[in-house]
Parts: sequence; C-alpha cells; structure tokens
Amino acid sequence: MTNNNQNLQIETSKRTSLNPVITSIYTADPSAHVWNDGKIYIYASHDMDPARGCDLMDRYHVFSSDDMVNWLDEGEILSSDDVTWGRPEGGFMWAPDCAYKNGTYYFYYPHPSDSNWNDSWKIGVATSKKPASGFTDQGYIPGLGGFALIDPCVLVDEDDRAYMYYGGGSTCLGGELDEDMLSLKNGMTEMEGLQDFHEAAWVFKRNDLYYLTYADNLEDNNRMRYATSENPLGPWTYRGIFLEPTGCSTTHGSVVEFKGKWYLFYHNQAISGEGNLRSVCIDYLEFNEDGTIKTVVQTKEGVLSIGPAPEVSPNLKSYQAAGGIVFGGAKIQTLESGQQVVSGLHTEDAYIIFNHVDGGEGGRASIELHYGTSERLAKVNLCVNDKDYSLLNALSTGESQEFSGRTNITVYLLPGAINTLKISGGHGEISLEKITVSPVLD
Ligand code: FUB
Repeated sequence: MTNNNQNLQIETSKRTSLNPVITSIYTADPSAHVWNDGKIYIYASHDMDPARGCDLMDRYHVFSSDDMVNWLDEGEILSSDDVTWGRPEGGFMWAPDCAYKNGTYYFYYPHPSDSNWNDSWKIGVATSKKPASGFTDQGYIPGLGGFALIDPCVLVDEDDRAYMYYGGGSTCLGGELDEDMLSLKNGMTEMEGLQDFHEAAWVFKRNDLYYLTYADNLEDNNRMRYATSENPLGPWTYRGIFLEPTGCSTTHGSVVEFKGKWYLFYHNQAISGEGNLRSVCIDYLEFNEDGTIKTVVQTKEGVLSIGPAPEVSPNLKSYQAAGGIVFGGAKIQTLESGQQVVSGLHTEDAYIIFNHVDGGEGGRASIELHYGTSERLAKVNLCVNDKDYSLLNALSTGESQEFSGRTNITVYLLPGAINTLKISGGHGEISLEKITVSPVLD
C-alpha cells in the first residue's frame, strides 16, 4: 500500500461554485453565516440516502469556505444519538441554524421528543467554542415547540440582543432570547403581516431594515417569499416572492452578505431527481434601490470565487487503490497506460479495504475518493473503523477511465496508522484510482 507524501499534487481548484455546490452528500435547509474568523459556514441538514421521506435525517454536517467556491466538509457536528431527550427512534434532525455570542457558538435544531413526531417538536441547542466541531447538546429551550413547529432561526442584532424565529403550518412565531441564549426572555408572539407562510423562517438585517424570508405553501413547488420591518419582531410588511420553485417540493434558504456581495443559499433536487434527496445551491441575491429583493436567478454555474483557493494540506496522504485489499468482484485492473485502478466495486459483495490508514494525531480528516465513472450518478458506501458514513455521490466524469472525479467526506480517525476504511459500491459502475486523507484543522 502506498502511504507517502510524494503523491502530493496541487489540485486544480474550482473558480465557479457550480450548482449544486455540495455534491458528495445530500444536504438541505442551508443556514449560512460569516463568523469572526473571516470564513463563511453552512449549517445544513443531511438527507440520508436512500431516503424514507424526511424520517431518516439523523445528523448534521457543516461546510466552510474562504472563497464561496471551494467548500470544505467540516464533518458531522451532532446526531440524533447525541440527543438524550429526543425521539427514541432518532431521525428527524430537520432544518437547523447557528448563532454566535460572547465566545460561544449556539447550534439550534428542531427535533421531536416523542415517537409521535409531529406533535412533539422541540428546539434543541448544542454549544461549542468552535464553529464546526466540539458541539455538546444542552437540552431544549423551555417554552418552544409543539405541533409542526420547526425550523429555528436566530438573529443576533447589532445591539447584541438575540431573537428566535420558527414555525410551521401557517404559524410563524418570534421572540427574544435571554442573555444565556438557552431560554426565552418573554415568550413568543405571532409574526404579523406575512402572506402564505409555510415554514423555513430566516431573518437578516440590511441598512437598518429587517427581512423575514420563508417558504410558502404552493403545492409541491414551494417558493420563497419575504416581508420587511423596522423592528426585529415586526409587524411585517409583505413584499413578495423572490425565489420561484426550484423543482423540489420543499424550499428553504438563507440570505447572507460575504465580502461585499449578497447570496441566497437554497436547495434543489438537481442531482437525485428526488424531493427527499436534496442539494445545497448558491446564487447571487440583489436588491433594488428601494431595498426590495430582485427575483433570484437560479443558475447551474453558481457564483464566482472571491478569495484565494485553498491550499492542499502539507499533511495530505495518498493511498493508491491498487494497494488496497479487494474482495468479491472488485479487481485490480491495469490500464493501457500501465496505471492500476480498482474496478468491479458495483458488483455484489464487492469491496476494497484500506488498512493502516494514518490518522496522524487523530481527529477530523477529509477522505477524498479519486474515481472515474461514465454513469450519470454512481454511489459508493464508506465505512471508517466500522462507522457507516452512508452513500457518497460520484458524479459522472464522462469516461470510466477519466479519473477527474472527486467525492469527499470528513470523518473521525484514530491516532496513528491503525484506521481501516472500507469502500463498497452503492449504485453504478465506478473505478477507483486512489484515496487521499487530509487532516481537518480546528
Ligand atoms: O428538511 C426537513 C424539512 O424540510 C425542513 O425542516 C423544512 O424546512 C423542509 O425543507
């Protein structure tokens, strides 16, 4: 097995984000924030593949970027297994948000507390001193929750007062959070003035005006609407629709300014064609002179890079697939060029094992698979030290022997060269060239 740094190569970074922007795993409900470290982060929910409605969504991943184009999967930050007060069967980790105050990141998420899920929603909160790791659940916020009440959003205003918004069905509620960010100051009140509110509340502020965006009820084709107010808790003036249907039955988005430009983060189903296997997208959001929002143009190109491309980690390690141990129908194939790759992973009971993968000092590491496939959408299953990270998407590279494909996920590795990675086929024929392992720094 090759395990060295000589294979380190400068990868060609993307200069346009393309849409969807997150392709390796299915992500939805993006809440984007710019923190003091100068980076932008997406807190997203994770559609599990294969889906069963939205039932199996049991964990959250965070993504970060310096340039809006190259996004790093920072890994899983919370799963329903971590929620001691939650629904015994797990799942239902729906649209989250994150806020920062006084040196702490507060991650808010909706989760049922009972098997009877839609009657028992609560808003949980986990905290960390870091934006994308180290979160510990703190329980749920007293006084919040009930039938269909989901999708928390928190605005920390310029005067440091924090407001919570959430809702579902036709009800949107807002209220001020206490200094501790874990409880309400005075309870919640209904947000007045919205038209056709469904879910997915998001509040941001621009030029002293508050904007409340949300999903409407258009059947099987939700759109995003918005309203404005001079006060964080309204009353609101309805302003219109600014995101037409994306092709997905649900819609959910966040609006953020980063390095002088405004963006809409939203989801569609362009990769899977399935409404419960969604993918996060980004497009520009523009305002008219009077502060109203122009209809967002949904593109396949996405947005342009606005910063330096990330450098390849000097600690990246590369493992050639031909150095792995193959089982079942998986086989080492020698190409005309002399290059050796592993094919046959799509056949029954086929898999490849990489033993002795070096986790360095242990902790988070980005695992990237370099592959070729002529399938429109192949899938591979990744297990690391017996933890199943579920299916990763491998989008077409055009030719099965064109190894420009990349799919990645951040996992936890044990310290030292004692980690075992197992890769099996999930769907479609794929050839594996190598995997790389790079530490993800805090
Ligand atoms: O992702 C699960 C649910 O679908 C969210 O909470 C809603 O906003 C909708 O996007």
